[in-house]
Amino acid sequence: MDYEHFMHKEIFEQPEVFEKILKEKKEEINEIAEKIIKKKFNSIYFIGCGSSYYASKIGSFYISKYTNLYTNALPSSEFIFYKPLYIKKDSLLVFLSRSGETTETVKALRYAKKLGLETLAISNNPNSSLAKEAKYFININAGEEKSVVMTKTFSGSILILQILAFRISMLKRNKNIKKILKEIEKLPNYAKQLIEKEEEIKKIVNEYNNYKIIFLGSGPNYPISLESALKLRETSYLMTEAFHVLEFRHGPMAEVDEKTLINIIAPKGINKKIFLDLIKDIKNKNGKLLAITNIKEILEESTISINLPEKILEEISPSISIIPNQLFAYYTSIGKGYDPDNPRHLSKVVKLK
Ligand code: F1P
Repeated sequence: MDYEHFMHKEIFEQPEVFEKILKEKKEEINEIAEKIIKKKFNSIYFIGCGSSYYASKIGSFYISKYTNLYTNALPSSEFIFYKPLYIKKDSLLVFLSRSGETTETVKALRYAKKLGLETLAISNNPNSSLAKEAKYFININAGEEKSVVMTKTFSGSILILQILAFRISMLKRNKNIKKILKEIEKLPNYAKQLIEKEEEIKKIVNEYNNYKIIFLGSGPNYPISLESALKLRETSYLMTEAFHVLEFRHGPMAEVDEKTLINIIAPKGINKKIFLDLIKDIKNKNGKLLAITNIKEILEESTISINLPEKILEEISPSISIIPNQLFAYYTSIGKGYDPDNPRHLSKVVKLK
């Protein structure tokens, strides 16, 4: 297949990236999980910028849901500016960065080391400052990402964070985790199924091209909504927002009109009733719903939908639920005549003086 843009090519490479991670990275991630147990860390903090910060929020979600460790996610800059006193010596600080060279993230890592904290870097660049200076390092190994906007390195890092959290959980004797670890083996195939929805997504983009778009997600898919909104902002210069599903009722609901499209990520495992009630309310206010879901009732209730693979559950969904929204951003951008690989005012690595 010929690709006009790197972003398009890199979206399509995601099944391969997942396959590679699942084949080649599990042992390495497991070793880190073992170290985390052996060193008796009580907290894990995830730190990054932009898409890497949203990936950090997913890492933190998984640690809080599947282990008894305290966790939080912080943008690198906030960590440097406010130097949180609650971060104790028995903490592991995980730094995420595609480039491994983003100024704030490198500074945050150096500051953490100065405090005597243990550090793990997750990056797609094994020759970066982050990779070289952190105590532990995991290479995302997604192959070079040429587009300024992150796609395959974002989803690749999520899969690494999922495996890490599930492995820590297994070492802490969580019996239910084996089933989930088996499920993630299906992610390359699920990713392929979603990429095949490209034509459907293209049509939706054309039909709703002058709508205001808002993203909603819960749990591990809340950061996916944030990342979806960021993709649209970066590639298409659109004002858009993302909210936790029920937070939408606490103010943003006032914005809904007949030119609003609410993009809602709803895999099996979510609280179906809450989502359905909200969808009905938005429709009563003349808003339109685009559901990314595999729940029959939500498919029926929404204005339009993109089907998630039948069996996929919320707990493993975020590394693939981003795919339809990456394609949505890509087609919105080229529909407007922009270059999604080189958005205005942005650079691949943000360097500060
Ligand atoms: C972080 C980041 C990207 C964004 C843009 C600028 O980079 O904010 O998320 O898309 O390219 O940089 P990194 O620290 O992950 O390399």
